[in-house]
Amino acid sequence: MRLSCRTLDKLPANVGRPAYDPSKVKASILHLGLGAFHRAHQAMYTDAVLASGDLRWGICGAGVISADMKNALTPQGGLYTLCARGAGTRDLRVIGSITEILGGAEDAPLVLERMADPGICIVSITVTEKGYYLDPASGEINLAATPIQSDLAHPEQPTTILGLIVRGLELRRQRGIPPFTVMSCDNLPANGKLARRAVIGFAGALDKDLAQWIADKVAFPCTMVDRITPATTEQDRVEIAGIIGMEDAWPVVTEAFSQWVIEDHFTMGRPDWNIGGAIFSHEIERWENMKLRCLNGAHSTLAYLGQLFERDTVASAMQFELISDVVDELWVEIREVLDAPQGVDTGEYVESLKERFLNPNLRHLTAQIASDGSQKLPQRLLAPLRDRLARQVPSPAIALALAAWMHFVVKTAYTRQKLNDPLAEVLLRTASCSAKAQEIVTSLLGLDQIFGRDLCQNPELAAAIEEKFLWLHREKGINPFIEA
Ligand code: CS2
Repeated sequence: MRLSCRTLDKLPANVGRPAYDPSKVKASILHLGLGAFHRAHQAMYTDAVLASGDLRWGICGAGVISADMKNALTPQGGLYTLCARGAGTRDLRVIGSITEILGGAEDAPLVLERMADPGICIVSITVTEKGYYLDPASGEINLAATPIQSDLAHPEQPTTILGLIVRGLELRRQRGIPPFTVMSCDNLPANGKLARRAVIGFAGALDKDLAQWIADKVAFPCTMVDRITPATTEQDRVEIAGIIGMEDAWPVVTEAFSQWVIEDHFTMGRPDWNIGGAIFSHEIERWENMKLRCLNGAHSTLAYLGQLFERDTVASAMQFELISDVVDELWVEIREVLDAPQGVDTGEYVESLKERFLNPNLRHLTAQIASDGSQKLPQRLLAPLRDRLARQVPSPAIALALAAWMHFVVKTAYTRQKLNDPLAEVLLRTASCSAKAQEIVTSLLGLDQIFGRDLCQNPELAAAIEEKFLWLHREKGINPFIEA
């Protein structure tokens, strides 16, 4: 038996299910990037809106690169199980808010058709940092990136989210349809502003008038999204099938906690996501910075140190005193320069993060978080570092986190493993340019597309990272083949 609308009534009583008829829902949101995170987060908040009786806000979800999710969920009518695992709790519910599914390059024409549909009011995106093709240090669009070049050459057959959104907006402009709102749900600072810059930057390279129209008419609200959601494993699938008594091709496993803070700037309406617990706020940049620095900054630190000390999961890395001490010091450094949202106690906030990271029921792999470091470090660790440099205070924990990332790149280069990072080629080349610790640190720090001119040319910072890099090497035996 397979999960679907027809089998919903066969679910055990303790498994939640849509409190509405999914076949009556109208899709007004098109979501690009139909991964686990979206299904654990926005789709769940939207499910609560539908359950309140407002059936206008279903989601048409599109996988940008692959059709895997479409193939898994189409036979289930878009239904899937969301399994929230707390330290001592487990809650399962079937989500029904994704009512249409598209996927893969071959569906790009259908995605464009949906974008041009006047009934689509919001295009939301979770495509991770690298999907925006922004230079990590400057935040400017990288028009030279190969996929962007190809979309600029063939704007009617786009493959990137920028190409898709710009083409979708252009079709609406040609047809006299008001533009949809573009809502970024990625872990970037001021993600709406960055999405706007990327979209307008791409459009400007094609057609200046179109770029101006987008600048004048399209809303790009910022959002802070938070829910730790590891990739689903085969074991999860088997466990969930056992509980729900039927097969679900792609359930999602997540933590019990979830948070969503949204800037209320939508030109064609929006669901009342606060019904599901989201917060509409004017203080969005503060929320984003707190989360990106405290949660994601600590995550990256745990990931690189975890990878170096053979701790596969966040929880096991947190249980290693050497690592958890570094994370504690890191939080002190971050909090000292943090402009937190009003009424939030950042001490309590990091205590709650500690509990979430220690959740024994979530196997969140450090290898997963360690990917795309070049795209993540700037907002997670370099931003608080810059704030500290401006106050002329040292940042030994941040320096250690950066040294750990450098060792991770060196280790990947020497063991000939794959580095998951859009800058993999240059990173691996730079990390293997010399066997001398000092030269490795200076060369990696010299990558201004990550560190920016200011940090690249800061000798005190280089010395601080080098000290930590050498400490990891000499005292802790990391990368024994390099020379001190
Ligand atoms: C993680 C995030 O993979 C990563 O880089 O830091 O996906 C993190 O789990 C989420 O942002 C939590 O909200």
